[in-house]
Amino acid sequence: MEDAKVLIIQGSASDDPYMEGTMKVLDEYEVPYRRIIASAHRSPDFVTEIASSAHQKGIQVIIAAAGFAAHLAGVIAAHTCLPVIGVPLDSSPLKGQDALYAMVMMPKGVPVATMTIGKAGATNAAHFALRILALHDMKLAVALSAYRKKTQETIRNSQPEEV
Ligand code: RP5
Repeated sequence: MEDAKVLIIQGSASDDPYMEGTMKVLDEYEVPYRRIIASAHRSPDFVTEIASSAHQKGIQVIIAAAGFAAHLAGVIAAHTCLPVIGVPLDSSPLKGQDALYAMVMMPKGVPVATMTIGKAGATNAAHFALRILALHDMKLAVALSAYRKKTQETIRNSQPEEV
């Protein structure tokens, strides 16, 4: 974990397809990250251990993704002062609404920055982590600014008729 700035914690190996979007964005911006599989319910001691030691290992942001009754992000936030970004996954019969409520409805004082349900949320978690890191990383801030400019130009240039 030494060089990693972002720690991705996912509830299960079955969440891999969601996390590909997260890793793709971090890779594009060359931000080092570490990925761990840990469950708030199935491996609670491991989650506590990872969350409590993340800051001293140089981690600056934690992304926590889980489905079903997803307490992962909240439990992590309870064990660290680092910013925690939660991604509710639509892996359950309730299509992620269960995970969304579990993550977004945190009691005061223990925040989880909760993203959109599913793959879009997993990608946005990486973008949000970049924005946090960019506060103290000028190179990253410039790269994010260029990304915004490019997105705007792409839309302006793809009009069906002259505007
Ligand atoms: C959650 O339960 C995981 O994050 C995953 O989305 C879901 C199903 O996990 P598995 O039963 O496939 O391990 O804890």
